[in-house]
Amino acid sequence: MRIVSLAGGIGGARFLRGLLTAAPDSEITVIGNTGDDISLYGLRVCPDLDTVMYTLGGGIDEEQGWGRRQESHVVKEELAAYGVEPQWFGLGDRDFATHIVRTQMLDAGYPLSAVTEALCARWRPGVRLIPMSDDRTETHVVISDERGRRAVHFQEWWVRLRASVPAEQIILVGADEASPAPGVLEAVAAADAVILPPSNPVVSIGTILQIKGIREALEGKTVVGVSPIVGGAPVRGMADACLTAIGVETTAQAVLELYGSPLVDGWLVAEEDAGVALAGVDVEARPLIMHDVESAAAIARAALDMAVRLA
Ligand code: GDP
Ligand code: FO1
Ligand code: CA
Ligand code: CA
Repeated sequence: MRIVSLAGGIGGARFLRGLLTAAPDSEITVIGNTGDDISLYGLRVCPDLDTVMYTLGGGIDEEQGWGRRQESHVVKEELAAYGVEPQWFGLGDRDFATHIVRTQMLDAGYPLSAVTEALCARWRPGVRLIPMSDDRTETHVVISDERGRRAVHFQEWWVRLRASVPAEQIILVGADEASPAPGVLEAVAAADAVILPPSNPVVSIGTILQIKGIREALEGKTVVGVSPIVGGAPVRGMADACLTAIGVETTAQAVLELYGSPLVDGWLVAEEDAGVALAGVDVEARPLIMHDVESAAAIARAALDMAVRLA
């Protein structure tokens, strides 16, 4: 079976680990979010691609959900000793090596998709991981604070401000000029099923859907989504702050309506959210908390069963 899954960071990566267990013989292509990407100290950092790569490759810090396990922070301390900003973003020493390799290859002219493939040659994630686009896009957030109304990088709003200042607007800078990376539309065209994992509906899935041609390509396929909202709240993180910014309620119902039909054909919600409904969409209620690989695999299995039934 050929499966395409979109993915953000933690929610996407943990779901994908379950999908690999649930469908070990399938060919899985992952379209990764690059709206979170940021340049720091001259290095290009791709948090969501790295979270997927490290999680599936066995290198992730399991507790944190991002970054490398057995990490140290000597370089960060040394940069801070020089007073180099920003100091609110924590890159570990092992992680730094990834960003150095990536930046070196990008500077030599390789597209991000080729760089990601090269990095994955080490991590062997068991999926084909493709960035949504080789064109540089970045999510910026419009806020108002003591310095007035201004746009900050998504990471500054998320990590430094912990989304405590309301987002007045969330913009994917560069979206209009960006095209899908090579292989993205081809993988979607060849897919037997497309999965929307429980990733952030605004700054992960919503971002990927903004790249021209991707939403239209997905609309022609059987698409099953897993709700990241359980009982009116995100399972982890601050997705509610992102949904509020675009005027969408933090409910499994509202996220389904945001994705809409004809994009989504099947929608998995948690048992406490039974009753969610939308014309043209099959809805099933299941336990949706990913406690471990086995519970993630059960969710993935339910999504695949639904996709096969709806195809
Ligand atoms: P990020 O890029 O690291 O923020 O990760 P994603 O965008 O891939 O996923 C974030 C979303 O995953 C959040 O909105 C969470 O609600 C959702 N999430 C995390 N863990 C779980 C879980 O166990 N079950 C479900 N249903 N959603 C989850
Ligand atoms: N999240 C934090 O809350 N604080 C950090 O210092 C931080 C550093 C970091 C470094 C590399 C990386 O790949 C991810 C990192 N994250 C950090 C997570 C990341 O900023 C966000 O969780 C996602 O981008 C939001 O989707
Ligand atoms: Ca993300
Ligand atoms: Ca459809």
